[in-house]
Amino acid sequence: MTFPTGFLWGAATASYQVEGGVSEGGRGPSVWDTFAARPGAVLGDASGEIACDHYHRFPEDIGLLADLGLNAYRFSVAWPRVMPDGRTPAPAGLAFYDRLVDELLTRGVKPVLTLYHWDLPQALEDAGGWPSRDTAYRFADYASFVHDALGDRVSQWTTINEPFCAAFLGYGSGVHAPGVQDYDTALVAAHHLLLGHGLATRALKSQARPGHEFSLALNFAPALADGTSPSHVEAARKFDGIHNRFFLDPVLGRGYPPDVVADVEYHGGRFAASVRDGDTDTIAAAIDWLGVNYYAPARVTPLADPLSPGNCPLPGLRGLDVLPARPPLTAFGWEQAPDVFTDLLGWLSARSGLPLVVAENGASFVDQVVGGRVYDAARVNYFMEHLGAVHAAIKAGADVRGYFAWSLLDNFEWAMGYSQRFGLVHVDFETQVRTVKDSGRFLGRVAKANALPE
Ligand code: GBH
Repeated sequence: MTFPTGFLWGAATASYQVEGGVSEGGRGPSVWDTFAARPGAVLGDASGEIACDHYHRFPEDIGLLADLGLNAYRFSVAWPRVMPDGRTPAPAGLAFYDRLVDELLTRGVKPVLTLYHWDLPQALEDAGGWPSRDTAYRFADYASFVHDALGDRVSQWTTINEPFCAAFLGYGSGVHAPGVQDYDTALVAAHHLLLGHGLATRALKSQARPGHEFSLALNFAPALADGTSPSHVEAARKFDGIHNRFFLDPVLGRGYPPDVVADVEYHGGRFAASVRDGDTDTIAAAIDWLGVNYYAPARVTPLADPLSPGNCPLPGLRGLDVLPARPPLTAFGWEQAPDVFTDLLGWLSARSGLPLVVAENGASFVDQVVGGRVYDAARVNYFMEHLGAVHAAIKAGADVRGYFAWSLLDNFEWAMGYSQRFGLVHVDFETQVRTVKDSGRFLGRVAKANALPE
């Protein structure tokens, strides 16, 4: 089961989840520093203050990744490290990413850089955050600045990771920073995140070098209804609309899907009013590949009363419930559904016509170091099945160019603190000792062979 020549085999991390060093090099506070300091916001009142101490230990971590046999590293740049107030460059912060990129190149690992993985400078949140249109312009300026500095060595660029989460968890359900709970606001934030993606993509392309490629990473959750009646089809349409098409379609130049715009109107209409002439063209800036983050599908069922609020904390989803996930589950309680992954990649490939890169896929399980080894057979199995699913999608015609496991390291899992371990490498958060898991070795072997064992 061979993969295409030149396939990228990597692992991913995100700045706030791994770096620590939150006050070093002049870094300013991010919304996540503020949110995590709020009692009860994060499980165990944990924060990313130290996390994996990747800020100091990145040479060791990159060494582990390279020694496994992986050939790419997807990491994110912390905006508040590079621009502490969101606007003014901090040379020491940029110097950190200079060293990181140089270390990757020295070890023969391709850097795949994400400009925004949710750590908005607190100063910009204080000025209105993503519900404010100005933040999109500040993001494009920041993106240009980083691209200017690292574009001589980094060719693969992702603007934003999962605008869905930044908007709907950050400003809708409020389970992520900055913890705002208002769906109308969340929808406006989503528009400005997508606008920021478009503005940044335009700016980066105008200063690009040959070989540079631009993308964004969207998280997809296919909707599976528990029946085939028209109301079941309608429930799946709604969920798929707000979760998947609402972000995908404007990026592909199709504008916001009219059915979803209608679904969310009852939240107050500020979303529709925030979309100005020309915005959909800006968001449609052509990308070179689409980053696909896949974890699990959602099971949905219609409610008898179409106006009932339902149990799903997303905009526009009255009249339906999300059902419990079906086993096998991960430790997080997410459903393991590799077949859905194959279908998703096929659907995305057909709908977008773009090359796809799996920018995140992985699972949390309860891992323990036993005699210096982590026997994570469940995660090995998860990767085996999900890579089989990617292979099947390629065989069926999808143009998939890479696979990044989430994550290189066990790390700060947002609202769940350190309770969920996703790493290929185990981290002891008391001692910062790293232990490669069986799954890390497995993925490394697959990478080196560029093939899955039959
Ligand atoms: C990614 O987001 C993030 O990019 C990454 O930072 C994070 O560490 C990683 O996943 C693991 O969480 O409650 O069953 O309805 C994942 C996006 C959005 C996927 C919420 C799961 C809830 C599933 N997630 N979604 S469920």
